[in-house]
Amino acid sequence: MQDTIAAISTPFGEGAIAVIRLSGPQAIAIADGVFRSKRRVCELTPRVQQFGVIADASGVLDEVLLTVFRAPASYTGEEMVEIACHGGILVTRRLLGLLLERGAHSAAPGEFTQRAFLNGKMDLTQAEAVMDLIRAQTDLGLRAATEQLEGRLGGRIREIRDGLLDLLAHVEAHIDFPEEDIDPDTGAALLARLESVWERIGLLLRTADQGRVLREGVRTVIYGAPNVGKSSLLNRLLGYERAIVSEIPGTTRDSIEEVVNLRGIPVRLVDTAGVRDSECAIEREGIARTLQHLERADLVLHVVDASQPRVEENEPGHLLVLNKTDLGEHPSWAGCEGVRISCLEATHTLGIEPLAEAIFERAMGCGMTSGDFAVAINARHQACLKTAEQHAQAARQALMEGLSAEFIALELRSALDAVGDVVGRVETEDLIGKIFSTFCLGK
Ligand SMILES: Nc1nc2c(ncn2[C@@H]2O[C@H](COP(=O)(O)OP(=O)(O)O)[C@@H](O)[C@H]2O)c(=O)[nH]1
Ligand SMILES: [Mg+2]
Repeated sequence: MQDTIAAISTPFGEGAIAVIRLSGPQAIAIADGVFRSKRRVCELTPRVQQFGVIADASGVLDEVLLTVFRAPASYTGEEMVEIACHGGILVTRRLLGLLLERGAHSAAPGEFTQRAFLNGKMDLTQAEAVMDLIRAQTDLGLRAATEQLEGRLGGRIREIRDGLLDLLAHVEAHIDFPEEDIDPDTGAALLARLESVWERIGLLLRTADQGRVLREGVRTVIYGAPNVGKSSLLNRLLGYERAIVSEIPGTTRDSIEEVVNLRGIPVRLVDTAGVRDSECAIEREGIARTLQHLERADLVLHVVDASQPRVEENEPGHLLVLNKTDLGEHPSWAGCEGVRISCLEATHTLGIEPLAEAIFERAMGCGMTSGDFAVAINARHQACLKTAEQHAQAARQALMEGLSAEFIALELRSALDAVGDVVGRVETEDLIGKIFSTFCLGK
């Protein structure tokens, strides 16, 4: 962490401006060596832009606006310089090249944010939220990322951690003073507190589905017999002709995946090969893939040709979509629950809005709860919290069975470590010391 890193922070390509960032102990000295202006870089007021030029021995490279951030009041917590230059591919490369020549190192992906984490500017959940925010595909995903960046999830985790620390302090008191057994009253009180912590872990764990949906989308598989209009439906939902549509059954072989934004929820649509017995090896492989997708689906749209007699039963849980209603509905479908649509032509699409509504409602059922997006954990948080839950459960069991304080403390410590991993491991010893110091043990 002693070196100074530099990178072009804006996307590769042409633009009005680009930003080059420098972070580390030499940031200001390196910038000072290449910046010509009325004031030296080391004299600039932090966070106020200064106009000037970047020059090397051969002359001026570009006119820029330069901003200085003084440690620790910067994104990384280190000395930082941001140079806003013209957004040309060559000019940005040459400026970066000059900074590297003067002693900066090329930053690794995420290294600025990694330094921010290591310098205590943010916890791990906030660092992850930076990436979620950049990658958000919908308004709701963006909102969840912003809330996480603001530290909502970190806050919940710290509450749980504090609860565990408090318990651990009590339990360890009994290890240090073995003559004082955990009496039944204290035991019951500890159990109640442990259960409340355990419940809070469970509450967070239940947001995992919502988190996955917000980050990756609801996996929605368009499934059915050949030629019922699955690919046509994909195209209608996307709003453009993505998949090949033809009257020849078995046209779609490979699965086609696209994401649509349905009222703020990303829906990952998968158009699949129609399922039938086939002689063709390629089509059979396509059908095998369809079945794999079905297994992992959050939601299945079972498409049928409603102009034809009903032959198959709809599986419970699948959303039945009766297509080709423009051809008239066969009487065998009478009274059948499902969304009736037609996707013959983009301009004559019927029932797509009600279908979108139905998909949205099912998607909400896949873990989306309309109101509260304060927290939605990701897969890594889920793994840590599951471990924490198991250890908390073991501690609970041990407490109920009256096992030794040492054993309970061991489990609590493991739970604490796992919870700590969510936000980045903490110095538990220090925190425990702090908590102990507020206790009155010498009675
Ligand atoms: N009349 C009518 N034809 C449709 C409709 N949807 C699709 N088709 C036609 O049905 C055929 C098969 O469509 P396609 O989307 O390729 O079906 P897939 O095999 O299930 O993917 C094509 O000729 C489409 O133009 C519809 O709503 N009404
Ligand atoms: Mg198809």
